[in-house]
Amino acid sequence: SSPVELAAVDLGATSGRVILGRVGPGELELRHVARFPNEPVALRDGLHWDVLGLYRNVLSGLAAAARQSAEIASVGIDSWAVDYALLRNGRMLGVPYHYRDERRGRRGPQLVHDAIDGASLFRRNGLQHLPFNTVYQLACDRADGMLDRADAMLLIPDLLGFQLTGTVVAERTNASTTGLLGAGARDWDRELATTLGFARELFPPLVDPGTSLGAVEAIGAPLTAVGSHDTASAVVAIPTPRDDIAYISCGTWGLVGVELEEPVLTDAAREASFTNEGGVDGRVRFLHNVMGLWLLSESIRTWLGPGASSAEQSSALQELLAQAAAVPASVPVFDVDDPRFLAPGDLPARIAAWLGEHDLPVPDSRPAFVRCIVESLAQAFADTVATAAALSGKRVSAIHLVGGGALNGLLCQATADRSGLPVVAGPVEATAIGNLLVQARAVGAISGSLESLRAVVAATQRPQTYTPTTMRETVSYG
Ligand code: LFR
Repeated sequence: SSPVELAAVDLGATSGRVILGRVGPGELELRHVARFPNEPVALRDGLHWDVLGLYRNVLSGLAAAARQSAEIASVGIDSWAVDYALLRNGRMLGVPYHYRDERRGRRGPQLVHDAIDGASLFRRNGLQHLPFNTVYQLACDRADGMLDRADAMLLIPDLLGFQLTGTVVAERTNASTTGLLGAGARDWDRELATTLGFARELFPPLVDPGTSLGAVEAIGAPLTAVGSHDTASAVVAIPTPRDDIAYISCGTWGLVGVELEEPVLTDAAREASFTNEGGVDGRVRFLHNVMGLWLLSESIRTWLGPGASSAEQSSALQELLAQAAAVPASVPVFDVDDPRFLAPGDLPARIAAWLGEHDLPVPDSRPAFVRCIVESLAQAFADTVATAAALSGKRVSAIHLVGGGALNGLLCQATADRSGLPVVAGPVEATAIGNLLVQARAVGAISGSLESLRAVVAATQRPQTYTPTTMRETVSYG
């Protein structure tokens, strides 16, 4: 088989991009075509995504891709998980909410747990309790009378795919984050939906990554379902076929865990806030959501004020990280997963309050604050890798850190030091690469298992290894 050109649309919580990939056996080349900010909008009723702006940027990004490539064989879309639009007869009912909306986060879990307790829910859906899981958000919509009119619920990539092709489906990896798929069977849990008063017609037919979804007329290429949950795509692109590793998909969130064949549905897993998300090729992502680079980006946003552009924010971050490297690593460490850090707002003040409540000194400068965040994240990453290994019985001899966080050398080194394991950092564009590889396999340009897709990444990308100052004597936690 010969190489093909493919387009990946990858939407993150702060920015989106369209990337062209040339993919074949042992070949993987990326060309960045478009990048655009993704800025939430606060309305009176809560925090929303600007889905129309995103769709406009996807269209113009794809048009630019078509101009730059002689022949695009397929397009794939991924984004963050859990959020959705309600539709009736193909018409969107309202503007999708943002998972960081505080009010819904407070109401949803209560509404659901009145009907089914958290432990029973975990045994069915295998998901970590996050207050914004789709099941909780839908309960808010039901309480508000919004489900009466809806005849479909489409997650963000499915929504954009529907606008491009007219096809109504639910891609399975992302659907696994709704809380409404059975953890074992990976089909809609109709009984659970009925218990919660959600009509069955809301849930479209499930499709697996690799399914062709129809033509995108604007560029004369088919849309192919990929691991449309960004984390599912990122984990496809871990640059090694080896099994004895943990991963951290590090962007706005730090998704820390291991890949398994079967879910872990024990009480211990639930109590440790671990989740069993559906991966490409039926794999299970057994992981925990660590708060991630959000802590840095939202602190910078607070310091610079609302007027700062995303370019100004990212250059301020670079500067502060450079200064933070000179601050001793013995800064206080806080619990990055405290739910108080979830909603947008003054994070430095909330971190200072946490430290004060725990009788810990508050950093006295911005570089020291940044160092405190980095070390706290690294500690959470290290602890979570150890817990993932212990709960799954898996042997872990290295950590693969993929995504934008791979550019943060201070964080990568701190994670190595605090875990005692080597941290292999990169690729930065893991999500887009995983998106492209699944498309490439679907159109026949490459073939084989997930391990052979990862071998293509290993052969073509150059990750950077951070060695811990003290290596753990034993590499097995299990
Ligand atoms: C990462 C991610 C996480 C999900 C969170 C909210 O971008 O998709 O996997 O838990 O965003 O959707």
